[in-house]
Amino acid sequence: MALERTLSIIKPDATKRNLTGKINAVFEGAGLRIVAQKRIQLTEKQAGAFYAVHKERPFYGSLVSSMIAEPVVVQVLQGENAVAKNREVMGATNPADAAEGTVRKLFAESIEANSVHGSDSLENAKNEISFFFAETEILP
Ligand code: RTP
Ligand code: MG
Repeated sequence: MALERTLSIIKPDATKRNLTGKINAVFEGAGLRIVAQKRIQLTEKQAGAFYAVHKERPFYGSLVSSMIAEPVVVQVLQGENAVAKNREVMGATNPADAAEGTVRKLFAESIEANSVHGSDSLENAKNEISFFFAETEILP
């Protein structure tokens, strides 16, 4: 087992419904520790750059718009196998396919308004963490 860090975003559909605390309780209950966290308003440029990997996908424009509709909460989660653990706790991208007890099963409204983002590999986690946080802001 390896102690890892992953980047999590509580998305606008969830911040709008005041669900930050409930979602954090699911993370903490699964053994993930919130070692950095801030509430920010993404710009269109930032959201576009963050999701650049999806630039050619039909949902890119709508994804970027949805990410800037309300503030988001960006956070670093730390724990054993944190990248895979967080993906498990988040549940499937489409809440209709998400397992019982996962954040998306509990809270997501649709495939786009799916409440959370989580890094999908350790390498992407490192890049995504440095996109939002200086090392000095992460306090294990
Ligand atoms: P995420 O990156 O947000 O953690 O989610 P994911 O890996 O489960 O999903 P990904 O394929 O990376 O897609 C990123 C986000 O784009 C939205 N999406 N919309 N309309 C659609 O068919 C569609 N497909 C994906 C979702 O909000 C997804 O989280
Ligand atoms: Mg993804």
